[in-house]
Amino acid sequence: MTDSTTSSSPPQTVWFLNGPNANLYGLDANKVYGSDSFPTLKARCDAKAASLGLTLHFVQSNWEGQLVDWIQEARGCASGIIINAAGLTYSSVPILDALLSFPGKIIEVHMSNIWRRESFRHHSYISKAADGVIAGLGGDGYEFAIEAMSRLIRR
Ligand code: DHK
Repeated sequence: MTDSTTSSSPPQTVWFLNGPNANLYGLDANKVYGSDSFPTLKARCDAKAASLGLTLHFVQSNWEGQLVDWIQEARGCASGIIINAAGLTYSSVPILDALLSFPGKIIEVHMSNIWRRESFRHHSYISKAADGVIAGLGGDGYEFAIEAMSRLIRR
């Protein structure tokens, strides 16, 4: 019997997609999304993924079509997608449709607890495609999402 977590297994690839304005994290005056800058969040996630033997593509775009292109690209090479679609969470049928075409695991994340905020943030299109959702835990939630993804894809 083989153990898929040993170093003899090929590294599994996970895409971590970040939507509009995520590049401003840590810079907003109200600190809704905590004090970690986007590069700091990326470094935390890269380190977490490396510790789990995962190859992580941590990317951000302000453009809906770019996120759709990345999801389509991930179809050929990734075991899982972690996504914070940010403001597109509540509007993007194209991102939902792309995610529904992805055969691997999907985790939706949010820095803030979206259900404690304005009602327009309470309906997520992304959730229709997600295996799980993590919200409200800031950068820690991003690391938890990588840990959860590692378990999901190795099950
Ligand atoms: C990030 C955003 O940019 C908002 O548009 C969402 C999400 C919430 C977050 O909490 O990470 O409403």
